[in-house]
Amino acid sequence: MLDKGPYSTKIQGVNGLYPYKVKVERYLKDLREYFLDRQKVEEMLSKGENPLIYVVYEIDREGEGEFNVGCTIIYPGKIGDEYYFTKGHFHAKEPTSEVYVGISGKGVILMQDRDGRTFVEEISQGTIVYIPPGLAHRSINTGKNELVFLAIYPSEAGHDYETIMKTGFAKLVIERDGKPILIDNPNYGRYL
Ligand code: S6P
Ligand code: ZN
Repeated sequence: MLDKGPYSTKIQGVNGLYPYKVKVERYLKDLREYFLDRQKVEEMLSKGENPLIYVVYEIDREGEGEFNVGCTIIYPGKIGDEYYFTKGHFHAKEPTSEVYVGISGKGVILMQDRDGRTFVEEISQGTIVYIPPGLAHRSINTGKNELVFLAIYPSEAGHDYETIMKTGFAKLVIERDGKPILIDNPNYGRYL
């Protein structure tokens, strides 16, 4: 029923969606190239510390005009001063947009265009964040609890993870004096 025709699903808070089709778990090991303090990441991994950073429950569809619906849960935590985040991606099909709806927790949606121009929107319960075509997007949990949000996007959007993996985001969200701040990423574009 989730593959074809109408369906309904329920938001389960920190347990995502039920029913769902796909569950993806991202651990620190999957994000080892992404955090600023790579030395810290390698130290943790070598000690067998491999925390779960985020989970996505998704109902994906195939075919023209369809939407994918996904629920992301980012756990609270930091690597050094840098809050836990999602990998971040451009959509492979650039002229596709996306809508996020905040369910619980608090965080930041960081967006950037191909020239590294940055846009930031805060998200918490009830916030609707619109991500227009052509912007890479990463979600960052700046709170003390899980950040949970819903994503709705065209099923033909696809994901280009490689660009962000290679260049990083131009800005980073870190904690300073107990508060989130945006700083320049000293490693931005390192592989360009
Ligand atoms: C999909 C949408 C979200 C993310 C999810 C995880 O287009 O933006 O469902 O997939 O938040 O982030 P990422 O960067 O690992 O896909
Ligand atoms: Zn997306």
